[in-house]
Amino acid sequence: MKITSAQLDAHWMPFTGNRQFKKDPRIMVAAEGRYYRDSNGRRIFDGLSGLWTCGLGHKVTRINEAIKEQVDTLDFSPSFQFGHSKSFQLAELITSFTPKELNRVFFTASGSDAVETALKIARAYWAHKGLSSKSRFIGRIKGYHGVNFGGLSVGGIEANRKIFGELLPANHLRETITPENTFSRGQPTEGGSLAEELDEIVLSLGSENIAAVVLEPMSGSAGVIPPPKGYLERIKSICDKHEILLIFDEVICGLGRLGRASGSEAFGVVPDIMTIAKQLTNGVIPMGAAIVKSEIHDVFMDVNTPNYMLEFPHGYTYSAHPVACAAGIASLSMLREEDFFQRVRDIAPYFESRIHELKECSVVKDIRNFGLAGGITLEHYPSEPARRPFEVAMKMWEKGYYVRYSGDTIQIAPAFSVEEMELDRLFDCLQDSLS
Ligand code: PXG
Repeated sequence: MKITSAQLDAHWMPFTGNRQFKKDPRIMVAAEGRYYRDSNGRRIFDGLSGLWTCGLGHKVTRINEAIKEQVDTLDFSPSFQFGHSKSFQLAELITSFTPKELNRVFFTASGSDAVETALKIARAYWAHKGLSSKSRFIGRIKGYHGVNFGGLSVGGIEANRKIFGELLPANHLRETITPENTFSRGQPTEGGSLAEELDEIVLSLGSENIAAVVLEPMSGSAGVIPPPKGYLERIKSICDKHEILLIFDEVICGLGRLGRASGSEAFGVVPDIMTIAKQLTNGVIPMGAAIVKSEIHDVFMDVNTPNYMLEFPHGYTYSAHPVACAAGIASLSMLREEDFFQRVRDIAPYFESRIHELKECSVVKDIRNFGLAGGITLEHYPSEPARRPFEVAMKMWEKGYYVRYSGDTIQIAPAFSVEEMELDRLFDCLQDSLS
């Protein structure tokens, strides 16, 4: 169906150059497997699994059937004070993917909500322990933690923050891209000692004022930045030394993208709180979650109030939405039963070798990868860092490829079932578009 100009005007699109888009709209009309169909009837390869969401591909029968059955049985159920069986089933299933200590799940409606939830749990946890001065957060430059005020405060993408005025008090660790670790394959060998900066920040602020450190184990939207070897281990030990909680924002890393159930598992470091979203329902229905250690959860339960009173005044209308839970159970069951994590690990070396061939293109300044995620930094036009990625992505679109462009990077994250031939075609086309 043709979209009218009045309809185009009415929708203020998120994270989009609305003025450019509405002159030349890029409209998807259908999706199946690893491909979209656009409004001109073209087949478009999905180079970012939606928005890092659809690792299992599109139109997945098992997920769609679960959703249909759920809407026909219990389409909505109040999330406060009443429950339904699917949320408990999904919570337990999630804990079978997370490190064993992280075994209490709080459902949210998105990744941004999951981050806000994690930040609130961290502050409230310390307050319950009589340490309410422990309220400050530490994030990292280039970190992305969604768009709510808490997530923006710990996030380190300046362009997303600067117009919104006063945020929560937060400090930011240095980013881990350095001149020595450009074009690293997988985890860079250089840069692990950058974590030491955390010790200095804590000593200057006082650990009695710090609630938590919030990091993506591997930065995703800033252009795929895997942690240098030893970096996360060092962060964890500094957090432990100073009694500061460590929150891993696994909205992109979690549930398969890195070839493991989580970034925590991929990099061998266990946080105190983890956030997930996106792949949780294969992107089909919005949902996120914050997963915490039982010892954190138990501090909330161990209060001297009548048991009908709330332990944590927080939650969303759409927390544990039954349809999202049905999608989540189907998505996680498929990830496990069809061993998609192994499939990612099997194809990742080919992905790595193909993406690094782009080093030969003169406008390519850096390439980073891990699992089925790759980021390519492009040389800036003078004072216009975002222009070249936009131009490259538009060339790709003309050729039938959807890739993500943001900041000065192009990002690639295909579905877990991607084939070598498809990667060949994608990277050949990208090479053309970069020259
Ligand atoms: N944390 C992380 C690590 C994320 O990547 C969020 C939180 C927020 O999730 P919601 O569901 O509120 O959007 C995200 C979201 C991209 C891209 O192209 C990344 C995200 C969203 C849209 C685009 O890199 N990440």
